[in-house]
Amino acid sequence: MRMALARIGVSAMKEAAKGEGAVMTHMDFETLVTLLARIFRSNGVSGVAADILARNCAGAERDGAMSHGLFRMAGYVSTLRSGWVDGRAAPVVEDVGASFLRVDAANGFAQPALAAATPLALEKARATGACVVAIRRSHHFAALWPDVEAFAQAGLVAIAMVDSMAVVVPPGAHRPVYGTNPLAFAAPRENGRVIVFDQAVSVMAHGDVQIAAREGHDLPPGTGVDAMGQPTTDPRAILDGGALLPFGGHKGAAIAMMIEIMAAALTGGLYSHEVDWSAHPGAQTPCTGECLILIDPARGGSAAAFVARVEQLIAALHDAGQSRMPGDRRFATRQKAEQDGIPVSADMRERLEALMGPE
Ligand code: NDP
Ligand code: PYC
Repeated sequence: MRMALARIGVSAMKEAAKGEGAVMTHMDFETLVTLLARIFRSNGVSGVAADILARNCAGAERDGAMSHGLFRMAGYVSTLRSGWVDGRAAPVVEDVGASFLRVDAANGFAQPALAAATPLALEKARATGACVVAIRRSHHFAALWPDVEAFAQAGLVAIAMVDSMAVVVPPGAHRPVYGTNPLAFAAPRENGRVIVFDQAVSVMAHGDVQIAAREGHDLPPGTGVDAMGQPTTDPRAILDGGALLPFGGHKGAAIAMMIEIMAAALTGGLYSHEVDWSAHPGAQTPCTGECLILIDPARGGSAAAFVARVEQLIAALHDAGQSRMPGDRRFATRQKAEQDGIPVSADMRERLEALMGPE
């Protein structure tokens, strides 16, 4: 019962974060991408990386992932101006095995590093049945589904993991060690569709806690603790020296641990608890690592059999009463935005214009 109430609380808070009640204009995707790319470029990001980051951020806003859409632009700019991240980094892709790529993001953003590795990763996954892409020295400040969805559209199964910054306290511990470490999964379905999930290991993403603090909402019980380790529903208490809890207690904590190992130990990146941006006031993007695993489902039999089996599972879930699959809300929000445009408040437009650097 308590869990059910908690979920309702999270949904209501996310609705509020969309700015329900505010006056909205509707922007088409490419117009929003152009605006965001200008902001990135004017703050020292190379043209290629600016376009990748702008598409990623506009895509999150379009799909209703409010904690990683336009809300994040101020954090990107603040970080760029702090000198903590290199917006012009040139990622280096190293071919280290039949099914293994290492990528040095060179203290740049993770998405351009992944883009640099993608053609060879696709080639290896198809040639060998799988490919690991291990990215290090990378800043990931975004939703993770964009890193997997396109691979599923290309017929592959994709799993991505990112560690972030220590804001999640393990069970029984007295300080945070884990990041909010997202895990994303995507697989092809029949008729070109995909099934995708993308979730933080914390009860709530840190971005949603920040939005709640800004909007003055309390959080559902069980979200986090204050600086004294006491349970709190106050987002400010979590942000000011407190910590988030992993979802599912020790089970979520074990997944957080796996993600630290895969995204940092395996890649050569930093653990969440090793991130130290204290010399760069204003920095907000954790510089850690990302691990992507691609699998060609045709190797398990045939691609057609795989997607048919995925459909059978989804049909069984629907038949059992689960009408809402992960990704359904995202795809429905995307479809509406493609028809009507992406709702952007006048206040947000002003905030975005204010982020423009000298061009
Ligand atoms: P949510 O809890 O909102 O959603 C997690 C997943 O569950 C989504 O795939 C969602 O699908 C699905 N889902 C939600 N409700 C239901 C339901 N009732 N039935 C079935 N499926 C459901 O995500 P989080 O708050 O955990 O994370 C938000 C974002 O924050 C993610 O995009 C994540 O990548 C990002 N993040 C990024 C970090 C980073 O370091 N870069 C760190 C932490 C988080 P749907 O999309 O359709 O709603
Ligand atoms: O929302 O938890 C989060 C987050 C951390 C880094 C980027 N997003």
